[in-house]
Amino acid sequence: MLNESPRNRLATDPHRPQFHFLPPANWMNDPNGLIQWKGLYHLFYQYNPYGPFHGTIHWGHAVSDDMVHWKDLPIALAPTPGGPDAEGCWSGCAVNQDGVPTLAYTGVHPQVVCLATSSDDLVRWEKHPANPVIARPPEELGSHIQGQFRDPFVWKEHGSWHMLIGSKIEGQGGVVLHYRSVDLLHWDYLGILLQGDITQTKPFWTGTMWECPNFFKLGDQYVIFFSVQSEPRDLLYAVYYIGYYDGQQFTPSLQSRLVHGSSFYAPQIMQTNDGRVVMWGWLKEGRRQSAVMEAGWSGVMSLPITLTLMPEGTLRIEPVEELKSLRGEHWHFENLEITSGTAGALGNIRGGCLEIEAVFEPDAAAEFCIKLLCSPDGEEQTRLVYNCRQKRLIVEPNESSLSTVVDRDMHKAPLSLDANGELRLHIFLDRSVIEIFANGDTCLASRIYPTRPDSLGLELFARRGGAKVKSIKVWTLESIW
Ligand code: DQQ
Repeated sequence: MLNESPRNRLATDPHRPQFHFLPPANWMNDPNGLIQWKGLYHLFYQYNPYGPFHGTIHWGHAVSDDMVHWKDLPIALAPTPGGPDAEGCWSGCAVNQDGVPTLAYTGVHPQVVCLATSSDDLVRWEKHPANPVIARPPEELGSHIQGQFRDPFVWKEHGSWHMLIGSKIEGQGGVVLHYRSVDLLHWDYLGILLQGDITQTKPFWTGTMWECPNFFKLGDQYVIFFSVQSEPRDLLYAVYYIGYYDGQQFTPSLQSRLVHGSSFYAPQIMQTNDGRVVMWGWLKEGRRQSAVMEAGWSGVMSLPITLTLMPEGTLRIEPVEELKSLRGEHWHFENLEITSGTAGALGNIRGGCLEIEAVFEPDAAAEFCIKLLCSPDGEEQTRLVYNCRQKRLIVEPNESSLSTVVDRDMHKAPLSLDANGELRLHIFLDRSVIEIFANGDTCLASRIYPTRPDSLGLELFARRGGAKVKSIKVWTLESIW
């Protein structure tokens, strides 16, 4: 069809998610500039309008009145030839500077901090004539930073602007640098807010470089999160630290993975007018670049996720309530007994876009499983397994897609049963995306690529013991487009 929009052209691709945000076509990575402005939620994102690969990075833009349904807006930032962002407008954030919407972003190369402002409610943006407002890393860190200096995160505290920048110290690990300013233009370097140790391996390795820092208050605690890179190009995972902050020093008391699996990266928060901290992250593709080029698109945004504190002091990680508006057809079963080796039990539920809320009571030795995207002959299926002995939640991708995926490993999250011996799972399946929220504080995200159009079935299964399903609720979810 003549003049068909790219979003419509790709709509028939069976791997395109239906209720997760993604751009009309081409490449997307990090969420940027998340801000609620005059009631509307604005989502900017790292975008290459010229193809499904990282390069010529612009800021794409979409707007929503419910965080669920999005409308595409014109590209917000494009590289300026000869300017400090000539090779790309990399990640950054949005703030309200006394009524003026202002973006702080990374110009490359070298990596510098730039500003842009809007006078028409965030649609068109003017780059600041003073750019770059930070032209180089702090002198005192010298060459140890090796030019890795990016992803400004800005907030206001006691009348001053504060900024964090992701960076590294060669041979030592990732760092988060702390700056302060009265006008967003002139910045004083205050020091390192948090420093990694390249030799630390537990509870996780903190890599060689830290990207996309975020910092915010929850209750009487402070949370910092960032994404861990293993240079030159392994984007590993996002982690969070909770601790005490006195305006200068941040002293962590707890550290943990934010979302498990190898898909979720570079998250950013939005502080909403109703007081919520809502996070989006980039769900990377898990398939080979040749498959991505053929598809014509790459990258999906996670669901909007609220962050609060659990009574034990970890982060409670849950999808926003607004997603309930997408619920369609519904099934509800109670008190199902799943015996070892049996499958089935859910009748004829089928769908590639499903929400599932389930409460299980597994036997101590059991391996309990929900099979998703099953073909009628059982040849193809994606298994979500809980292993009681290993205390692990695992996504086992379907074997038939293994030739196209880069990461053949199963995606795992450590997970204990709750105090009642129960496992509570909240699952969102969206064609090639699966996000699982478990027992309040554990999240696992994965990309899966079924190969058959009839792989739509849903079944329960148990091995080496049985399980009781106290309750399982299933909904089909509607498309947001
Ligand atoms: N992606 C951006 C960088 C950031 C990285 C470039 C994280 O600013 O450090 O597209 O995925």
